[in-house]
Amino acid sequence: MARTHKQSASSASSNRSFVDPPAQAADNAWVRDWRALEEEALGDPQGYWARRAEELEWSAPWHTVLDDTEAPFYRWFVGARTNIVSSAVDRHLGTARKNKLALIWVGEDTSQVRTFSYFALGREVERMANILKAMGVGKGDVVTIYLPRIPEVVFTMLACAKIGAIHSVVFAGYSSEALTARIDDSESTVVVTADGSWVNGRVFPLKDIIDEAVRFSPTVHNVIVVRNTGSEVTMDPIRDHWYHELCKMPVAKGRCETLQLDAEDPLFILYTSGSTGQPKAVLHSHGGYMVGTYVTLHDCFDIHDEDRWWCTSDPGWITGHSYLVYGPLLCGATAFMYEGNPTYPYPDRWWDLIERYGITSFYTAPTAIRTLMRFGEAWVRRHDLSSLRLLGSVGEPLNPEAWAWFHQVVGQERCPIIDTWWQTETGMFQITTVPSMPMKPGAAGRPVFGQEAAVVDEDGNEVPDGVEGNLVLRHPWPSMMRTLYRDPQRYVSTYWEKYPGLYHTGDSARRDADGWFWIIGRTDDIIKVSGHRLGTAEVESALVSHPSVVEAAAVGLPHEVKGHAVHVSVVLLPGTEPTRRLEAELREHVAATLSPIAKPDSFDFPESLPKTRSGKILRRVLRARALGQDEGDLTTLDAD
Ligand code: 6R9
Repeated sequence: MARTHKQSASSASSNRSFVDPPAQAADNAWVRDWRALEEEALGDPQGYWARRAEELEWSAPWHTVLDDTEAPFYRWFVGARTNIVSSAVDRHLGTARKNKLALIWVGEDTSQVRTFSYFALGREVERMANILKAMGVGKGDVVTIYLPRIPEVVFTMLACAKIGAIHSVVFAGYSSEALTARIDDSESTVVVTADGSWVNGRVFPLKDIIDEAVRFSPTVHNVIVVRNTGSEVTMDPIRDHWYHELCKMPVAKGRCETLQLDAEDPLFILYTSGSTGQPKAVLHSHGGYMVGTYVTLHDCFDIHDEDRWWCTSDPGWITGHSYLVYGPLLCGATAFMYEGNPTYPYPDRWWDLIERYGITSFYTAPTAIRTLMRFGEAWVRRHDLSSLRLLGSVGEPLNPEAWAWFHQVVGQERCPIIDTWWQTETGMFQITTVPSMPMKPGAAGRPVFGQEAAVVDEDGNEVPDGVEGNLVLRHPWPSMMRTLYRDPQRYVSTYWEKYPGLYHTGDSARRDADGWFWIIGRTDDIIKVSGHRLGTAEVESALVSHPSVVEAAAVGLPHEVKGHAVHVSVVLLPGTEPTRRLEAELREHVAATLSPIAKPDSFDFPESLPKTRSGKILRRVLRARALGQDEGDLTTLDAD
């Protein structure tokens, strides 16, 4: 049994039990004395990061660890030359890890298994890099990747990095319109996709969506198509190329050197939802990003050579970038990747794979845990999960009930739960625990080593412990986003203007008397639906593009499994009846113009939307209405 005890029971703000980590997890961990390390790193954050950066490959050293002269445009490891691929792949090839498995992949049809040693991965990356180079892709060019969870997504990301190109991975569930916007904005010349992806036994037609998306693209000259489902697709004889055919061409063969870059050169952009309809392209760079993802995965998930690491995220999200692709390879770990969903064909698919492949460390999202919890323990109990030693969660708060289930049923009270709070923008964990730290079910934990977080009021003053406020971060960190691609002004105004000198996270939280942070949720117009980040404005602009819709507003409502559900208030054209059929049509319309993950869950059809005098939609009124609550004092509308 896990030992639990109350700490500071007298303090109302730390009224939750600590759960001590199992002794074995703590004793063998890289970080044992976390208090000492916390103190040491905070005493000299730059010294701490510089020391850790030494564990990775640099072809020329930095002269300055952190340059903040143009803050908030921070620069890390200034003067250094590197390439993330030198540390993620190349350096392992000169060691015994050369023959170690870097990646184990299993298809939705689990008889499909592909494995890659570090050596084999290196060869695959070179092949893709040679092909991209032959298509004219060079340093600073953007390549859009629209691939399912298959090994080629890893090869392509690393191939781009190897030659200094910038990858832009778009989740392979976005519609053609969302894809067009991202391709056009980044001016990609090459797109890498697959014929289709397997989703619950059916083919999702990726290539058809790409055809639609790039039909009028002024920039895309080449589309590389990976054969995955074997489904019939139309190939443009000039623009489209089968990947397996390109691989046979002489140009694909031979070595491809890893280009040494400035540490600050861009590695990737990743579009994420903000509070306007236009998604933001968060930009990360080679040097700092590699240090941040390496150190956090290594320490927080205590990666050892014998581990088998499974991060269930899709590479289309930041979690997939940092902790499915780059982090594990930087640590020289064996990463596991599964193509399918957890509930297909039965809700024990994940448990079966953990048993079969001896997964030791399993990192997933609260929405998945809650979904699987509903199917009952029996599905878990029929598998031997004794290989597991660590569990992790990301994307939204892990509520205490789901925490307890994950801990008891999946982890058999043997595995610490590492709840990691972070963002696309932060690139790496910011608030979490390490295995030797006591845990609090429902709390994310403490700021990572070298970081300090605070909870402040609207004026930037720290609020007392236990009081909810805006979560801010005090210190710059290596894997922070460098800017919003081609929109530096929006970078400054979104993250740095509200509280000068502090990073504004957009989350509300409270800190308890023990220094543990409890994340409450977003304070802006972003909602997390099944862990996916959505902007209400994106859903609204999808809705108003429907001919029957005059105006629309979207809000997030609490949902037992998904965390949040999308509720929309839609003003229809006069004379249009709000029928069930129309609701279904609007749902499909949002799926087709944005993504199936954004489909509204519930509707109402008011005659007009409540607004301030300056025209801002009053979402809190709509939310209250949908929940059947008091709408609040409408006389203060203007101040909202
Ligand atoms: C990594 C990722 C960021 C937002 C973030 C917060 C929420 C993420 C969380 C969490 C509570 C956690 N969030 N992790 N909330 N506990 N462990 O999810 O990035 O998609 O950019 O979303 O997700 O609200 O601000 P991203």
